Amino acid sequence: MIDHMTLTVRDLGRSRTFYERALAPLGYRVVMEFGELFAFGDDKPYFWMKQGDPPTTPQHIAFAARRRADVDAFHAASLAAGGSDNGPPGLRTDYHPSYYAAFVFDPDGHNIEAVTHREGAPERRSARTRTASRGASKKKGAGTKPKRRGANAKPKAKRR
Ligand SMILES: N[C@@H](CCC(=O)N[C@@H](CS)C(=O)NCC(=O)O)C(=O)O
Repeated sequence: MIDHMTLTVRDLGRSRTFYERALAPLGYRVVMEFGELFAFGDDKPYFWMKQGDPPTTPQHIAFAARRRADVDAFHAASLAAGGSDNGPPGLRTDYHPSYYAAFVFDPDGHNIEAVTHREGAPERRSARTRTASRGASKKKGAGTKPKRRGANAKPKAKRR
């Protein structure tokens, strides 16, 4: 539905450096420039930036990540680039069971996120997930392998 967007930032140089570092783990870089305007993307420019007075209400932008390790790397890179933590990498099962995301505030207070919806190997879970699942009893037999056919099982009919 959305082809591209423009974020207004107070200090273009500061934000460019921040986003170059934050988005590198996700595979996004500056791919187009028009004077003071520039855009991050991969084969296409999706995320434009311009200097001005940002709206008083911070914006929320979620960047697509290919895999969970990239979400982790986005979070670490964003903090190292001067962002502040708004939620460590982990599952947010209240959104849906495989919603794996991390949240950071950029230099202007915008809430940026990296998210992947793909299933991953069992890994670190957010505190929220742990709380939600605490006390949930495991059903007997749930998650176990189906029983193998025993020696007394009815043999398959032979094809004639
Ligand atoms: N600290 C929360 C952040 C959650 C969050 O920011 N969720 C997004 C939706 S995916 C949101 O509420 N955005 C609205 C906004 O930032 O104004 C976490 O780690 O789960």
